[in-house]
Amino acid sequence: KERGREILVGKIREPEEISNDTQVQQMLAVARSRGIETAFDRADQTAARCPFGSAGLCCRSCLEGPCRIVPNGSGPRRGVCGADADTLVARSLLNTMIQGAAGHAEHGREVAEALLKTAEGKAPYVIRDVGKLMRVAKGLNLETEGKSINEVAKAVALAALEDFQKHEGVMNWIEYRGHQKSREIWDKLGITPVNAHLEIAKAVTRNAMGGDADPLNLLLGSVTMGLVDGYSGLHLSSDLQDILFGTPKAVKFNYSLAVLDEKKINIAVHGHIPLLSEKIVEWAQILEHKALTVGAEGINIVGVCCTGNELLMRQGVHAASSFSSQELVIVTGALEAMVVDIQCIMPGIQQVAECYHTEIITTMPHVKIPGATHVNFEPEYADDAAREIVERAIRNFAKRDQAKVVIPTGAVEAHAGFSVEQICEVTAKINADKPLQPLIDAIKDGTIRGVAAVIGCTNPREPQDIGNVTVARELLKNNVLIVTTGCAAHSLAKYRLMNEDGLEACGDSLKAMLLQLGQLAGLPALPPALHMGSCVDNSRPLDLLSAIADELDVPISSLPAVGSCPETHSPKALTIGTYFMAHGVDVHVGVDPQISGSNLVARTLTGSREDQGITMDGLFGGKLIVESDPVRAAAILLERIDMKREALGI
Ligand code: CUV
Ligand code: SF4
Repeated sequence: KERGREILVGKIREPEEISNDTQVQQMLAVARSRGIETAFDRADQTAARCPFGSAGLCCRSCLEGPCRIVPNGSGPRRGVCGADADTLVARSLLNTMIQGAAGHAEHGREVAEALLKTAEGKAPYVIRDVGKLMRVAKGLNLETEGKSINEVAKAVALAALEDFQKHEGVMNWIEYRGHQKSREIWDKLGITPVNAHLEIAKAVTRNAMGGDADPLNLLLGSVTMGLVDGYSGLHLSSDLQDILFGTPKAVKFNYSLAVLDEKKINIAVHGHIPLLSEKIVEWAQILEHKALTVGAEGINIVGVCCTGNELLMRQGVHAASSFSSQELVIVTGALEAMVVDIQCIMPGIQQVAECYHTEIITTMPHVKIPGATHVNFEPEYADDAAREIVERAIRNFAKRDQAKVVIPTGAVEAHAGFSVEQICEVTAKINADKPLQPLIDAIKDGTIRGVAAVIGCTNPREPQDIGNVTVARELLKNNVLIVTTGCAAHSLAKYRLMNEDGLEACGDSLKAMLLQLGQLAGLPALPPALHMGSCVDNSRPLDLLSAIADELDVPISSLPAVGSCPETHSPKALTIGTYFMAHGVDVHVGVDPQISGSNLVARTLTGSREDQGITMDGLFGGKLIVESDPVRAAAILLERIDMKREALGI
């Protein structure tokens, strides 16, 4: 048994190899000195990965299996049913896509239900952005004339819920937000989604034993999942969350583990949906006086992962950690509660919490962790849940062991809140009639060489932040404008690319433009990396590109725009990437997407339009770029940007 363990356990990395962030290094050393295991340790323990699974060549689709095959070697070439490597790899990729699409679709649906209950007066939220509500309603061709705000909100919520129920036609959000020129390609291929649940169910069944065996057809199924993710997940969520909580505007926040406050009651909110966390912020203010009675100076809410992004974008709530270092927030010893909703929540947080007074609080009926407290969240009773959670945190303060408290020092100040609306509000000061024109002109004359969305996660197996920051810096140096979301945004904030210090990373023309626009926005400069929000807010970069493409009357695939996902761990990131590619945007991934077992699948996804056979690039105008070296990745992205510039004649 011990020998088996030796084989499985890889090299134990030093804190300096795990993260560039000295605070993370410090907390990791604290955790290790106390015998607390984190994801970084477990990544080392499981370093020897199964070669079949890594290549996409392990199939567990039926009870004849699991079948592990070796397409080019001495082993079996087909599974019991006769499925070959191409089929297996395409299926396992589709499986990943289903997870991503389902996660985001469910996020969208939950927000839609909350909006409906709000409109019916059954949930304690208010419509904070009536202007956006009206714009969305008009975009959906809904009647607004002579209707009350709640009537319009109800109609919008029902149109959203219809995107999970329609039995024919096309999803409302695609009719509304989908770019016409991309839409034509999807319609011709017959892959435009009808409703999210239908497409997810279809994808699950086609992926089962005896279902779809055609690798190319399966890959088109993956593209449909990308569209389901993009429209019923990203766009729908961003639109409805803006309606309920306000469209983000420029805002300041602090980033790092140092945002925990030793003198206050600290509550971390973690996960994705802002429905509960917005309420927690509210109740923390209402109950602040109770904190004083237990000897604390107040209540401090800090964000983790994308719930953190949602709150920082709208409220300027400070952010403590991205995905991979989430457990270290607890290791500070100063966290009274970590409240989680859905997605990217490591079960490992409970083990770490058990070494401290921290209470892990799950809130969704379908996301529980053994040992954690469960406070059920439903929109109708949002106030009750938020109040109970904040009161629990207040009670936990007395149990804090001050001897165990170690909070690193030095937070970075960052600017966020760059919704498309906010960007246009700034550029409208140059051209009020056509707010996008200054950006378009800058792209045309080369002031901005291209636009890159640096998105996705951090991954405990990867050196934290290095991929995200290196890709961004390499592109900025070459005058590529960076927009960012998700945990990649956390990396860029941490390394000062979200304040004026980051200007040193920019090429001269980009720097001049950021300074000029910054002054119009009342800031010293626009930050080199424009923080657009959480993962579901990847709708925003696409909306920006869509609007630019419309102005130029070209498909999105003609624009010098790319996406990069250097350090992801999440199926959701692959689905988002596929949604970008379906619009003709090249997407880089820095981690292994587990498709190497099939040349056909790899070639279809990563090949160029000039290559023989069917490729994503040929069909949609955007391809997958797999490259683990961030410097090389940035060079490839620049080449693609230049190629598209040349084709556009700019
Ligand atoms: Ni949705 S998906 S680790 S929190 S960005 Fe962060 Fe963002 Fe990836 Fe998860
Ligand atoms: Fe094996 Fe085919 Fe069953 Fe997969 S579906 S486990 S390849 S028999």
